[in-house]
Amino acid sequence: MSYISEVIEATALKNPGEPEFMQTVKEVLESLAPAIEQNEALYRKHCILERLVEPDRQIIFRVPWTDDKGVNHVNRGFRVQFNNAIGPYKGGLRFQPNVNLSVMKFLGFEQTFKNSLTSLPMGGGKGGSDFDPAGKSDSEVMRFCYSFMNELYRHIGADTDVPAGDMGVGAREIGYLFGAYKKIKGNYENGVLTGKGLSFGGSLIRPEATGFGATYFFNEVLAHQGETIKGKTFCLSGFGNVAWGAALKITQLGGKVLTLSGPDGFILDEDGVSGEKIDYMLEMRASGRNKVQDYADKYGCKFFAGKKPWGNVKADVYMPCAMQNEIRIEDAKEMVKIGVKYLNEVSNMPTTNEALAYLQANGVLVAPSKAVNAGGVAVSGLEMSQNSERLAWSAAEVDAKLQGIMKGIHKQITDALDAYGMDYNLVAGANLAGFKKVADAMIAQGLY
Ligand code: 2IT
Repeated sequence: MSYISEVIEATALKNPGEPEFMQTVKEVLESLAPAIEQNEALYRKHCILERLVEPDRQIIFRVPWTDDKGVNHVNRGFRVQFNNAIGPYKGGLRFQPNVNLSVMKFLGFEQTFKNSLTSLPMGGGKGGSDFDPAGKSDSEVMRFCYSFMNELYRHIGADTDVPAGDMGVGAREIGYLFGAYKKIKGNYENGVLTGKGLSFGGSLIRPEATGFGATYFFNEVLAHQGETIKGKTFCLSGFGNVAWGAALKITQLGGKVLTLSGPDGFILDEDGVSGEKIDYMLEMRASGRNKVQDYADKYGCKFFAGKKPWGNVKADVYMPCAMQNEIRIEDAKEMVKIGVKYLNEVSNMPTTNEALAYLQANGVLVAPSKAVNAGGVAVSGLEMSQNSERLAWSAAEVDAKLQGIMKGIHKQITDALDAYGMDYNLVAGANLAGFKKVADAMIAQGLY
């Protein structure tokens, strides 16, 4: 049996009941075949694959908190510190009811490769809780964040592990988490978290970074194909921070955003989501209602209850910005049928392995999330630099660095593909490029 199959099989046996984690392990390891074949003895000797799929540690803890009515609750908190070969653990915190160990591990594993691609010194980690922020008051969120940090503080630090936001964790939550950390430690160590407010060490452009970066990366992909964003139509899912940043940048570059989605369904705006309608996305998110139908009611466009845009709306480009596994094989078949040419994955692992294989086999060009959404964590890395140097860069400086990083990621991918004599397969190229740096660092640092 090949080294890769051996490790996939052993990992599946050791991690029963972790479908999301096994999905990314299979997808990533299988695409590393060209690298492993070239250096199999070396990688086997250093147990590189066995060590890559086993997190350094997985912390699970109790988070008790009291709601506004005085009723007590207990949630589960997580921090998975996956790999710190190239820098301190770095990755977001997700608050969502469907968070479990498998979801945390898939995100931490992906993060290790993504952070490597940014070219900044950051290892991979992820955390969060099955707490549902929807419909909670500010005081409830604050009490929850204080309780969560009451355990998390002992595991993190500017040179140890630097959490940030993810779904359900935005500027408000990061503010409360930082307040709790500062209170517990009695020190002002703002390099311990990123995504902070501007008044206490946050970076300009961090809120825009994931959506902007995703669009910059896609621009590179289109340039490679001899095309541009101008005049292209886009279907987005989600209506949070990431979809907002993407909509802003796509419209600035002359593209048209046709759809947004929420847990309740999707909206189709034939005139394009633009101008003040993009600002309204922020209002919708801040309302805590979690309903995209509000957009259709306000602007009089179509709303499709309980559906996603995938396969239902024809566009040049699909950009999922909501969740893992939102594009399944049925959706992939419809996409091919109606002639969608590009899938620019923004949310982490939005496509099932089966759908991904089908799309690639049928000529859809897929740009993988670990490259496309790396702008978010990249600007988090820039926030860490600004904090450690005690200075603040202008929006234009951060944006220019972000553009350079996204261009650099595309170049690393095409360089890796060239090195292995492969075609323009961005999924494989991103895994191969991300892997190389982490594996080299692990070998150099010895078996630990
Ligand atoms: O998935 C991700 O890369 C994030 N949620 C951002 C992580 C970060 O540390 O900014």
